[in-house]
Amino acid sequence: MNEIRPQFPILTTQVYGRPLVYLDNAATTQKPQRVIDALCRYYTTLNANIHRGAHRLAADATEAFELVRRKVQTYIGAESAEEIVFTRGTTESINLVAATFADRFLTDGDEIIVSGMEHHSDIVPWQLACRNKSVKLRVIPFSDDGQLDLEAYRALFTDRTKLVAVCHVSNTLGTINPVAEMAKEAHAHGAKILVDGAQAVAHIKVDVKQIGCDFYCFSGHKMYAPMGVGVMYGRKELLAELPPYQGGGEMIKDVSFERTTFNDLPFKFEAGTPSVADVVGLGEAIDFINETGLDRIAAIEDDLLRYATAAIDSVKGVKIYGTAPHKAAVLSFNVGKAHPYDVGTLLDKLGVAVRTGHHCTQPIMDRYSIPGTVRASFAAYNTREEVDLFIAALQRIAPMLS
Ligand code: 7TS
Repeated sequence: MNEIRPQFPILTTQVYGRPLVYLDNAATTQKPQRVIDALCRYYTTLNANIHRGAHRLAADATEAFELVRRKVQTYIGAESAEEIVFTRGTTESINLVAATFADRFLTDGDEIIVSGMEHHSDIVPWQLACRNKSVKLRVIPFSDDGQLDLEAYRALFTDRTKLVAVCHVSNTLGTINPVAEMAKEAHAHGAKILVDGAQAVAHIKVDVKQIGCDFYCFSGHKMYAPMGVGVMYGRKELLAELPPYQGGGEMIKDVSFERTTFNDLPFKFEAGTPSVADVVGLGEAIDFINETGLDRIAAIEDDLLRYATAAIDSVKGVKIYGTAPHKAAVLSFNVGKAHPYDVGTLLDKLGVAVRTGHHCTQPIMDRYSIPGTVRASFAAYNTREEVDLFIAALQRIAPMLS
């Protein structure tokens, strides 16, 4: 065993008297002790409300918070820290962009392109933001193995296309989408592009300038950080043009009953007291990833994916969904005609935690005419031994399913 796994105290948990095999990392990753300690340290030594107090603790807490903004900036290769907005997670980040972008830039007859493999969090916010306008969502289809049809993508653009919204990595199929190429195409048509990076940031190197995207959204809790914190990256020129999302404290310069002027970036988008401790925890998680090495994390996960994909073939009746050549560590499958929920429940009794259902991607399920899948997803602390336990459990339950 390498030094990564022992840093995660929850992984020694037993369920039903068996060792926990945690393979639900695409839903949320577990947290290393150093992130848990950072939360505890924050509340033990640093807690104060930020940006507003004249006292020492408030200044120190503000510094700790703003330090993480710069860490995030470096982590995703953003031009400036003003482009990093803290939110509660990917969902809130996309809602922020959808609401403000629609308000500022969308009018009746405009079009938005989304992919057919988006998480509901990258579909519903656009529908909500456009509910009082007639804005059409056009959908990029994907092939049986789970690759976006780029020719069809190019053909979807019209002179009314204002924005493309696409996931960097599919949470259900694992496909890594060619977002840099897609950004070029969007810009060639005068459209903006938002990339949902929820499933990418902890697994592959993300460089927003190299991708050339206008917005990039992600959650802390899928990258070893606490729940309740996420990031919306936006290009500065564009953020400057967008109206505020929520009103309240911190996002203003001056308020009177007649008129309010708004704060500078990024504070214009950060109304109210943020989850400061969780942001500090995000900073610690980024240090963990950097010190472990993202290349190394990707190599471990890639090995686990290949190993599990080969091994699962030995289980009778298994069909895998998502077999694109360029894939992150997500393995979605069904066993014969068994309902995915039954497979998941039986695996749980053997200590194996997987996710079952539509994974908030119902259009993918419709595309394959299935109710859902069983999904195993890997993180840096998983091992081949765990994959062996998972496959052995599947072998054991397979006869009960047919
Ligand atoms: N986008 C993608 C691609 C996701 O995978 C998820 C969460 C979200 C957006 C929403 O993230 P949140 O942190 O705001 O909730 N995906 C999953 C999943 O696959 N299983 O549970 C949550």
